[in-house]
Amino acid sequence: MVKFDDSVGYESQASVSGRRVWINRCSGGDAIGRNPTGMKFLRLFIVSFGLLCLLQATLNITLRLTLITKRNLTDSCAAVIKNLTDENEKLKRTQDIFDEYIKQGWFYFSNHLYYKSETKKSWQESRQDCLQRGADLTIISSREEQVFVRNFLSAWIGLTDNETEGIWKWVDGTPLNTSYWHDKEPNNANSNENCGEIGYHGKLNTWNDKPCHSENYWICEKMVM
Ligand SMILES: [Ca+2]
Ligand SMILES: [Ca+2]
Ligand SMILES: [Ca+2]
Repeated sequence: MVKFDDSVGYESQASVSGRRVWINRCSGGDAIGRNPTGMKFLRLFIVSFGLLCLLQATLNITLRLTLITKRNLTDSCAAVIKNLTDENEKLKRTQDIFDEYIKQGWFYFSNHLYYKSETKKSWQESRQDCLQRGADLTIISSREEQVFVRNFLSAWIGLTDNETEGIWKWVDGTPLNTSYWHDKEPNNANSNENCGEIGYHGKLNTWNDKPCHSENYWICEKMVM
């Protein structure tokens, strides 16, 4: 029952409080609506639940990133292993080819292989022999190479002025820039010396021009693959 204070016309405080308690009890909200401990428990529950959700989401993201990173690392490792395997097989093939050349009497110098013939032929026949060996007559392109090749003693090299007298070219068509002619050479003796040979005279400059039909040893050269 709602009671009114007749003197002021308002519902009394005791009456209002009693009604709220009655309403809360009827609606089951007494523990939550009226009890401060219940409110704290609710807030704590909500905050805890939120933190758990946040933790779960963080764990999911971390796990997904870990899986992606692991998959990427696995793919990268597989690619590296394949590259290393390919390189290893390529090196092995190169080593096998290199060993075969050495067995056939070729010499190695500065990433190139050299072959000194055991017989004598004309300059053109000598060049044909080199071409059949997958090489060509040697081209001297450095002081170090000149010092190395002159040790083979007298032999044809890939130098000729067949096209234009006095204009010397290498067999690959490049002009002669740095030369190692012996004293008073090339002299084009009898107007018939158009092919170059290398010799060893205890000096750096050891080239001579001589008739191309002359028979001579020869030196082939090819780059190591
Ligand atoms: Ca060379
Ligand atoms: Ca000449
Ligand atoms: Ca000469």
